[in-house]
Amino acid sequence: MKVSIVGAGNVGASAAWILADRQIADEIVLVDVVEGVPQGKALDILEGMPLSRSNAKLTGTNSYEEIKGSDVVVVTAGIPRKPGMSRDDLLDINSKIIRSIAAQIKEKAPKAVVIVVTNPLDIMTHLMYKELGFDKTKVIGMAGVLDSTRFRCFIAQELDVDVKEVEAMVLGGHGDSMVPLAEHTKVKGKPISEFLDKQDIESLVERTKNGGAEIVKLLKTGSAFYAPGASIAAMIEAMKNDKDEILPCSVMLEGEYGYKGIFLGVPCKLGPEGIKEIVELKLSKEEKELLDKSAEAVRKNTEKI
Ligand code: A3D
Repeated sequence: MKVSIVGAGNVGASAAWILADRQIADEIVLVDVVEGVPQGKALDILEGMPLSRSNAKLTGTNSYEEIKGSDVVVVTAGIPRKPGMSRDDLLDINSKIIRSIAAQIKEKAPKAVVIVVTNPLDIMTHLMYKELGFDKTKVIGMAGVLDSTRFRCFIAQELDVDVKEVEAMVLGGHGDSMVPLAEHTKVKGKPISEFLDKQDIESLVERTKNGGAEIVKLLKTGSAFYAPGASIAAMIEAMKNDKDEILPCSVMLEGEYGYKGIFLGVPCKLGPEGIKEIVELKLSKEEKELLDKSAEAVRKNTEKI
């Protein structure tokens, strides 16, 4: 599998490291506008591969020529948040970056599945889709996997249980209106309500919604990157394995969950060619109302571009 990552910043390099360390991809290309940075980071990761016992090949470049033949192109180029900024504050500047990158992908890697990570996520994924003109199954936003692993992490910490025993899913837009599905959350196969009262669950849900901002506040100079990098790798691994693992992804909806013409985080089955299926979960009335609000927020922002 050949994976190109456009944007060799914190998120892009973290994703490259995991993809290489676990040899999820055999060939990884890091592309960035800053001279030396993608080359330096690719070489640094490559030098660790004997320790990882991985034969992944890494290249860093400032040219899009190298993305030719990619199975997957991940786009992490753009400006991250600073304290006090919302993801939506990034709209104007990141739109220009997405447009310029879409033109390159369209020309050099027209068969690739494109995973967008740049914020504001659902809007940038929609913009990428429009600019590329690819099939809707080929353009996917990464956000729900990250939001869900944060929710699982907080639950496992709170209950002091093995992370593998916590199942959780966060749907909706990647922003303040995201919807952690408390009623679909399970610990050791049982509903979370058997372990925590309503108030405790609510505070974990709130922490998940503010998970990105919590890290921005601590870092002061940028946003999260290790867990986002791991989330990108998890999506590519699911595509490669093709075992119908269900992951929440931002995808173009055309009637699913009652929404049309927007990118929104919903459960999906991934395969080597992209989205295989959008899975429609039965939501409670309360969950559906929250998802409606989230969809509305995404729709309003989408109209801005
Ligand atoms: P950062 O470490 O600044 O890296 C961004 C990289 O993009 C830098 O190396 C830039 O040089 C590069 N870049 C800028 N313009 C271009 C261009 N036109 N072509 C190629 N490269 C370019 O940021 P980061 O890695 O922390 O974050 C990157 C983006 O991901 C931001 O928009 C974040 O908000 C977003 N992000 C999203 C999530 C989600 O869960 C959706 C999580 C974390 C970060």
